[in-house]
Amino acid sequence: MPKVMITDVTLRDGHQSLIATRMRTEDMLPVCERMDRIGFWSLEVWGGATYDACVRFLKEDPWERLRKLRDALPNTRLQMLLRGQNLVGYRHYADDVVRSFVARSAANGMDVFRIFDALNDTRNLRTAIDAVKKEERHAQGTICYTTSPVHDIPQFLEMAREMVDMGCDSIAIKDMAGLLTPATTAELVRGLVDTVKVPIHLHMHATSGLSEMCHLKAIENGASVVDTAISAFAGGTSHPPTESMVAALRGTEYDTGLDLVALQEIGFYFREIRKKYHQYESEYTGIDTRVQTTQVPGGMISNLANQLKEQGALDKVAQVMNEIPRVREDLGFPPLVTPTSQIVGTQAVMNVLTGERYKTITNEVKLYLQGRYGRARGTVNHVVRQKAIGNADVIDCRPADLLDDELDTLREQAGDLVQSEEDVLIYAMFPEIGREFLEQRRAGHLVPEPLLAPNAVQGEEQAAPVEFNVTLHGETYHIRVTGTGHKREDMRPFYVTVDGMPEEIILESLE
Ligand code: 3PY
Ligand code: ZN
Repeated sequence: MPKVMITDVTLRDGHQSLIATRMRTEDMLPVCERMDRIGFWSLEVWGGATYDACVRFLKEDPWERLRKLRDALPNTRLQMLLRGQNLVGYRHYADDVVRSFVARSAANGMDVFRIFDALNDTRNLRTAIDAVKKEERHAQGTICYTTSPVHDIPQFLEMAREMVDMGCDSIAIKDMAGLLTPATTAELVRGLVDTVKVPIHLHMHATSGLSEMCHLKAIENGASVVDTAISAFAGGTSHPPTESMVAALRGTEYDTGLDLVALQEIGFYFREIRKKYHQYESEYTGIDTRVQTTQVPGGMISNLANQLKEQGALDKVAQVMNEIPRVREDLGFPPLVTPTSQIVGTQAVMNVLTGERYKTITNEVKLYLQGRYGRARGTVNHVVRQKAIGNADVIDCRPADLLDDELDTLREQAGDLVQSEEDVLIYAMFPEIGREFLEQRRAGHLVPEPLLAPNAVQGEEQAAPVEFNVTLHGETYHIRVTGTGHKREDMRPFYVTVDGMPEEIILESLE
């Protein structure tokens, strides 16, 4: 048995962090057989923002993606990120939706559920953990790591103990921003290993430039599994590279036992694939050490930049970055992760753009201040709360205790648009875009957001893909033209796949 194992996150968090979650299933499947042979502890392939991106942008059925990945990866555990009572959405769903979502995920092939709550409020994890255990799948309880005057390591250890008591099979430290330092990683992992008798996993983004050091410290202090991404989708706001981690541990007592050359071949595949998505590359996905002082995760910075760009206020990024920690403090120091990152980020944008703090208060901040997302660790700013919700009641129960079961109503609302429980769950997550997706599917008109040709700029559309077979020296190759570059004098690049492998072909004119 290898001493340390790897969860590769390329197919979920890797592309979520670097190309706005746009990788299509067609670009995952050709490499699955090779990934399946590696011997990863698990592959994180679903959940988080992938469900939303499938329905909203890629016009793919997320459940079909899961089934295809299950078929293509028969020997590897499949893992997903579940946002506790928020599932893969942004609000609290009623318990019956949570139970159904988990049951259908398990039935469609999910093995490991990494479950987190944005406020680290364990009451919001209970229904999901129970549902995973009912399906006899692996429930991984998650600590959303953050730093603030009201957070310390003993609290995280207590949280881990609670999650294990709730039935969790392992504990993940989720450092979505890259806040850990090597010394705190060592202390936290050692503390967890001494406190709970289940395996400890580390999930850390590379934003601060500290992640490889932290991984090593975690391993030396008893972590069993670390999360990495294939090099082509590693680094910056993503994760440390899988190949490098395997190389670093080779020949040591922590040797992963994984085949470095086989991993490098997978890396070449993804290097080509990434080019296809060049329109989603952002200047905000590299190393940004500011995270160590502002706690603002990389993904959040790029979202904010997009939000500000749409409003013609890109010059306000720095001001918003300064405002985020202040709003976070007013809200009792929530960790910044979906959906609290959006709640805090959008309010910070409002505070800057209106020129007056809390002149306009978002509905989500109002709900948050009513306790509708759960309990924050710190105390909220009472002046801000008074301004936001006046004397409205603040709840102190688990928010979903106030929600009646809703699946039957949702099923009725969706009517004949839904043909399966999975369809109901598409509608349940996002009524508007879910309905639009189901209507487009019924009309046979699911059109993904177009990909730009290699040299094209935003706004130029690509011609529809062309497919044909070519027979050369008795071998037949399936060619799919997925894009073309600009014509340059007497040549033009074509972006193609040859039996699923991406290639660039230059066609030269002889005239
Ligand atoms: C998500 O919820 O999508 C995340 O990746 C949180 O880190
Ligand atoms: Zn992550």
